[in-house]
Amino acid sequence: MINMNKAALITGITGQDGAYLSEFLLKKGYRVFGLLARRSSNTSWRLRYLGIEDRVQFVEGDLTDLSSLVRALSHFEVEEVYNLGAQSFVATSWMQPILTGYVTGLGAVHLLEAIRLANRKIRFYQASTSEMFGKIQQPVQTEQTPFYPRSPYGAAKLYAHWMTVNYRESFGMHASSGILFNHESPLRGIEFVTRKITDGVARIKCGLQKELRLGNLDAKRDWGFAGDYVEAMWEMLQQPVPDDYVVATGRSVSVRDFCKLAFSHVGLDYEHFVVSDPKFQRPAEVQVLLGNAAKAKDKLGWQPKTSLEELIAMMVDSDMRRISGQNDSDAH
Ligand code: NAP
Ligand code: G4F
Repeated sequence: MINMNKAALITGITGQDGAYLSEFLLKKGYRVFGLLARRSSNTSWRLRYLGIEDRVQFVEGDLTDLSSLVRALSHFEVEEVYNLGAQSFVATSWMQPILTGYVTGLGAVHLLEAIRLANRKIRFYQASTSEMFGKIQQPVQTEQTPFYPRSPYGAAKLYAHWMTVNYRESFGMHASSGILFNHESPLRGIEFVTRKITDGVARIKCGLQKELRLGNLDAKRDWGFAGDYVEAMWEMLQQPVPDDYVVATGRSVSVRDFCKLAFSHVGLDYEHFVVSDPKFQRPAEVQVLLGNAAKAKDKLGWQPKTSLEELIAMMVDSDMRRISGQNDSDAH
C-alpha cells in the first residue's frame, strides 16, 4: 500500500541490503534518506544498478560519529531507522577486530542513543545475523537458540543485538532485531563466497580465468535472496510490538554444492576448476547454519519467494552479462 507520509533513514544504504531496501521503500511511497559515510571513491554503484540513485537523499555521517547521527535525525524527520551499516565481512574482522567492534557493535549503540535523544518514537531495525549462532548449539536455529559467536564480527553483532533488546526493555523503544541468515544477489560484494563463485564461473566461461581458489568447501549455509529478505525488515517495523525474528529459507547447502550448481548453470563441471586453498581458511569457522523462520511466517506473514537454484541463475546470468561486456553499467 502506498504511504506518501512516511520517511526512513537507512545506514549502509550503499550496501547490498541498503540498495534493495531503498528500492522496496520507494515502491511503497516512502521518502528515503541514506547515511553516506565518507569514502575516497564513489560507492553508489548498487543504487545505480537498480536505477534509484537519484531518488534517495544522502546525508553525510558515520556510525562511529554520534554527532553526525544526531545531526542526521534532527535534520530529517523520519519514522523508521534501519541500521544496516557495518564492517560486514567476517574474514576481515580478524584483521580489524577493533574497527569491527566500533562500527558493527558500538555503531548500533550510537544510533540507538541518537534516537533516544532525538525522538524515542522512531522505530528501529537492527541487522542482526546468524553469525551470532556461530558454533551452533542446536541443529536448527530459532529465536530461542543460545548464541556462540566465532568471530570478532559475530561478537560485535551480538553486542549490538543485546543492546537493541536492552533499549527496547529499558526505554520502551520500538527496536526490533532481524536475525538474518546469509542472503545474496547480483549486488553482493565480490569478496563473499557466493559472488566470488558466480564471478569466477563467468570469468572461466569467458576464458578470462583458469581456476577458482576457495577456502573451506564443506561449510554449509542457509542462503536466500536479499530482495526477499528486506521485505521482512519492513514487516518487523510495521508490527504493533517490537520483537526479534529469524529470517531464513530452512535449507542448508555446502559451498561445494553451490559451486556444483553455479558451474552447471553454464554447462561446466566445477571439479575441473575449483581448487581449495588454505589461504582462504578462517581462524575459527562456522561450519553449518540452518534457520527456522516459522515465527516470521506466523507473525509477519513472511516467507522466501526465491529458490536457491533461481538465485544462482540470477547471479551467474548477471555476472555473465557484466563479464561478456553486455552490461555497460559500472556494476562491480
Ligand atoms: P554490505 O554490502 O557490506 O554493506 C555494508 C554497508 O555499511 C555499506 O553501505 C557500507 O558503506 C556501510 N558502512 C561501513 N562502515 C560504515 C560506517 N563506519 N558508518 C556508516 N556506514 C558504514 O552489507 P549487506 O550484505 O548489505 O548487509 C547489511 C547488514 O546486514 C550488515 O549490517 C550486515 O552485517 C548484516 N547482515 C548481512 C547478512 C547477509 O547475508 N548479507 C546476513 C545477516 C546480517 P560503504 O559502501 O561506503 O563501505
Ligand atoms: O560468504 P561468506 O564470506 O559469508 P559468511 O562468513 O557466512 O558471512 C556472511 O553471512 C553472515 C550471516 O550468516 C553475515 F552476517 C555476514 O555479514 C556475511 O554477509 O562465507 C561463507 C562460507 C564461510 O564458511 C567461508 O569460510 O564460505 C566459506 N568460504 C569458502 N571459501 C569462503 C571461501 N568464503 C569467502 N568469503 N571466500 C572464500 O574463498
